[in-house]
Amino acid sequence: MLLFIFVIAFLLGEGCTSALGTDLGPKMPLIVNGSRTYYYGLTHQGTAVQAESFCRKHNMDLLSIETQEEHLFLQQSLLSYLDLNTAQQTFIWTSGKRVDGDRWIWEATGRPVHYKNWWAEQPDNDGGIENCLELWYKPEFPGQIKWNDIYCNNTSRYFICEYNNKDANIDNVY
Ligand SMILES: [Ca+2]
Repeated sequence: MLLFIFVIAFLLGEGCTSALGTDLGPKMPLIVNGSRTYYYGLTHQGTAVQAESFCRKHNMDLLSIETQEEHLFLQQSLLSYLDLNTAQQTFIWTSGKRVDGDRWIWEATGRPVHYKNWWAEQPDNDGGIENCLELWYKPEFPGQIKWNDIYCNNTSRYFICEYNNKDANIDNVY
């Protein structure tokens, strides 16, 4: 009986261990766009805090989207990495946080969210608990990735880290 309990506890423990908590990141390419470099965390999922911790561990920040140009670049670039044939919805953490009501900031930079690209009827703050900003790919709208507000402790989200090229110090990503 004790052994049985131990095995169950071990399995549960394994299930709760996010890959984002491991030291080595998934081997994804670094994507350069102008002064910014992005790391697409598209092989492991976790909460917003886990994603942020992963980025910080590697001297990067969780993604902030400052301009339409930046959003469109990421949209086009990301679409080439998603497996569009599986028709799966895809969700990706950014550093966007609701600070109160409909006021949003990019937490990584502390700047207000000026440029916006929400899906229709978003942000809806469903259940009154959606205080994080995610990118949302919907297969029924091919070619588009827009924004949604979502519960920050949701565990089934990918993430993007970024850094300014002049601050590069990310020798341990791989
Ligand atoms: Ca929402």
